Parts: sequence; structure tokens; C-alpha cells
Amino acid sequence: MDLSLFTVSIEAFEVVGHTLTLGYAVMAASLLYFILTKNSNMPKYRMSSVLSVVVMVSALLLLYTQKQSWTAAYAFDATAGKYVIREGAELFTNGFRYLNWMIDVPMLLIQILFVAGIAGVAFRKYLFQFSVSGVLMIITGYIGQFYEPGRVAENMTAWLVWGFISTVFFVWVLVLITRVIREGKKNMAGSKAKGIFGAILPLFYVSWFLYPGAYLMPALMSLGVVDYEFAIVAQQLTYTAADIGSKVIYGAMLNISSTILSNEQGFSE
Ligand code: RET
Repeated sequence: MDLSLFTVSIEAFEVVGHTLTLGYAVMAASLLYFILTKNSNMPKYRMSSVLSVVVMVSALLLLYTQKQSWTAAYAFDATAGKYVIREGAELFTNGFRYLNWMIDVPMLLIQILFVAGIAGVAFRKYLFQFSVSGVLMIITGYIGQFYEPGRVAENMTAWLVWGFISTVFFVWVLVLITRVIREGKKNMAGSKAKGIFGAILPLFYVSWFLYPGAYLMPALMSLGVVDYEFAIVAQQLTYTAADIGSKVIYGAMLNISSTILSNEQGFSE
């Protein structure tokens, strides 16, 4: 295997390191935000904040290990003036992310049900469908990423087929979330929370689509459009932006909606 193909410039190495650090710093700060604002909401909405806390802790740990894994995988080569894969060390992998999503994806999908005011049979139905579609989307994508172009076990067909199966479950998630947000807006008729709650839909679409986008990036490298360094930097930047959107901004919008709804129902801390 020609390791010289897998070199990264000093700038690229640092940008990825800084981005991953920013990622876990944001999760740490947001963890405090969700804990400290939980009681501004009526008890019936608080489970949404609790689930944001679960998501923050799990993402914080993941992004921290992701940063450690990045630093451990490369060594500086003074002759070349670049970072090269450190022989004998573990390779940098995105695999841990997928396992983190297995926890976070169902939590993120379920937390909105509390704010949308979905209860009873409908709640149980969404809980079940969100868990099944979310987990299957991640497991199939996890299998696919082992075959990612640029990896030792690279296999374009297997990578695309598993990615496609995962996309089918992703479409199911999108159908469900669109329905939940529509029902939530109906339940918020006449409330000031409706606007911000409704704005979650475009945020959701943009931030969740970034994940399959990042999955596809190594293909650009295989096709010769970009090099290894560009693909890996773009992928980590995309994942970080997606993580901040889908976990932190999403959670904050749910929290603000809950606080407005609580105040309108006469609740004060
Ligand atoms: C994969 C594989 C390729 C096809 C598709 C994917 C979708 C991933 C998504 C992940 C969302 C993750 C979130 C994590 C938050 O913690 C698995 C990359 C469609 C949508 C929101």
C-alpha cells in the first residue's frame, strides 16, 4: 500500500484538529445550556431538554475521541514537511460517529414529540417508527462506510449499495418528521411558538442532508475530482456543521418553543 497518497499538509491537519475541537467545545457549552434552561419549561416539555442532555454528553465524548484518533493517526514528516499516516498506529476512522448516531438519532427524533404535543397512540406509533427507521438507516450506513473509497477494503459497489439501502430508511425518517412538524404546528395554532417551531423543518432538512453528503465525499476523490486531503478536510467540516445544526440548534429551537408555550400557559419558574 502506498502510504504517500495519504499525506496531509500542515494546514489541513490543523484545520481538522481545530474543527473537531470546536465540535466538542460547542457540545460542552450546550450541555450546560440545556441543563440550566430545563426548568423554564413546564414539566410536560422537559423530556425534550433531558434528551438534548443525553445527546450532548454522547456527542461530546465522541468528538473528543474523534480528535484524539485524528492526532494519533498521523505523524509529522520533517523531510516532506507534511503529516503522514503513522505506521503501526490505528487509522483515523469515522466508524465511531455511526455508533454515536445510533444513540443520538432516535433521541433527536423522539424529543420533538414532547414539544409537538403528540400523545397517546400516535406518540407510541411515532416512537416505534422513528426508532426503527433511524437505527436501520445508521446500521446500513455503518456497514457501507467500511467500503469507502480510500480505505484499504475499498469497494465502490458495496459502498453504494449499502448507502442506497440507508437512503431508503432516511426517506422514511423525512416523511415522518415532516408529518410530526405539521401536526405540531396545528397543535400550536394561535401560539407565538408556531413560527420558530415551523422553522425546524428547513433546519432539519439542511442539517440531516449534510450527513449523506459527507458520506459521498470520498467518491469525489476516487473520481479524481479532489485529492485525499481535500476529501478528508471537507468531510470533517461537513460533519461538524451538521452536528451543530442537527443537535444544538435543533435542540435550542425546541427549547425556545417549549419556553414560549409554557409562558403562554401561565407557567413561570
Ligand atoms: C448515511 C449513509 C449514506 C446514506 C444516508 C446516511 C444518512 C445519515 C444521516 C445521519 C444523521 C445523523 C445525525 C446525527 C446526530 O447525532 C448513514 C451517512 C442517507 C441522516 C442527525
